[in-house]
Amino acid sequence: MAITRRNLLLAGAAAFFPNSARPADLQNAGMITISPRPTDLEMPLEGFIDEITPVEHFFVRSHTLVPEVKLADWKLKIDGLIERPLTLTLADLKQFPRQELVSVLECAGNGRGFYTPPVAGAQWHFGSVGNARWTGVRLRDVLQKAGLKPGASQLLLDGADVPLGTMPDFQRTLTVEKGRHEDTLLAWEMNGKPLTAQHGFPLRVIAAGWASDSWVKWLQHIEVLDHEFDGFWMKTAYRHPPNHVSPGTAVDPKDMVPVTDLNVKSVIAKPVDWSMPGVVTVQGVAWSNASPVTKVEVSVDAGNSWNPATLIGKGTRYGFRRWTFAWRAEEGPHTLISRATNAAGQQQPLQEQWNPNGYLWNVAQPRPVLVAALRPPVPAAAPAPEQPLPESYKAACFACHDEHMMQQQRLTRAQWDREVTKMSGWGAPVKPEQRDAILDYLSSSFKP
Ligand SMILES: Nc1nc2c(c(=O)[nH]1)N[C@H]1C(S)=C(S)[C@@H](COP(=O)(O)O)O[C@H]1N2
Ligand SMILES: [Mo]
Repeated sequence: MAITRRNLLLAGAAAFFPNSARPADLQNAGMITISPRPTDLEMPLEGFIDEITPVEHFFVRSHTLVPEVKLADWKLKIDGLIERPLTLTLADLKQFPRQELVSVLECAGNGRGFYTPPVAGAQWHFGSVGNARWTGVRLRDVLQKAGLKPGASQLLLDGADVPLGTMPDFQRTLTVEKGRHEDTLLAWEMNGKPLTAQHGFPLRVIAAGWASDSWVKWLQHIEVLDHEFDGFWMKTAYRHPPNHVSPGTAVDPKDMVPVTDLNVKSVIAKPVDWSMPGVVTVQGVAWSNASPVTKVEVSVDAGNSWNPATLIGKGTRYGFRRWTFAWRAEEGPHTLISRATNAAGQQQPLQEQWNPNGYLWNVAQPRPVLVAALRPPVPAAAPAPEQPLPESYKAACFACHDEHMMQQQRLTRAQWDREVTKMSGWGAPVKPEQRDAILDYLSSSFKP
């Protein structure tokens, strides 16, 4: 086969995603591993070429181990402030009018790894986001059958996953208003197939337009409340300051508001870092919240000037919108940026808005691209320096997760100190006399 430019590009993509019809053990091939246990996988840049993200390229984020749910034993219980408590099988749910929609699912922490100063948590870069077609029923139809009692205000959602150690159970609430929105679903299918175990089999919440912390997987219980739920994942996590705070400021969670809507955003899928000279098709996707993307612009001169990109197809309200821009690329180093705007006039900023938990990053980011006839050789990754792991550290941390969890973070000693305190609270067996040694190791191995 002659080496044409197209073949080269295809070969590049194939190296990341070796084969789309692959055996189950290769299911997550090509994904970036943030943590193997619990499983956190990020989609590489090449994935931003598809409008609908294939399930095997779809990012995975689980706080605990994937529960093994057997359909024969599974039921959805609905109770609390309702007229008629319900216990539904999947077959019962399928009696409600079927509903389908395409929506982006994006982790609130997507892009956390870009914040300066660094913040604790999974260090996602671009790819804890994907777009899928979700099939199920409207939550509001099910709520109507249950009959909400006066005063019902919050829906407490709980999945079948079991917390690690003594960490708080992943329980989240939706307001009754969002629960009754026509685009809030209980879905059992993703891209036309039953949900996989990683993505929440047999049932998950679809909260279109909102960050994915509300998209509870393995859903098995909805309790209707007349008050705000004060569990950890509502009261402390998934909150951000309503206004600008200066980088590095500590903000009390009670002075922050829950993360809801996604931000308008775009990512360049191609070129990744190199291209041949000539006309280069710059391609990617853009997405937003309930207010769809109306415009994507591309700069090929580091933001000095902007050119309109062409939006492809009709797009969907909540989904990825593909776009392209034909760039006459001359040899040399260049800086590309894409910037999306939505129908509400929200636009990607050029500068970050730092927040203490690193949520909802949507900076229009510079992408260095080298234009040259030959692809420069990729330098081999430097081997990680060998440091003996303190036994105390292994015993304290590795019962629930492995080293990736720490390796991917770069934190100050004060930040590691807070993490160790949090983990001790969640059952990590940190002996008081070993605490300093563990902190020394963490803050010398994984510093900013
Ligand atoms: N039950 C349950 N639901 C959950 C989670 C979880 O840990 N447990 N993680 C949430 C978070 S933070 C994200 S980003 C998405 C990830 O969905 P995915 O793994 O299908 O991509 O699921 C959400 N739903
Ligand atoms: Mo997330």
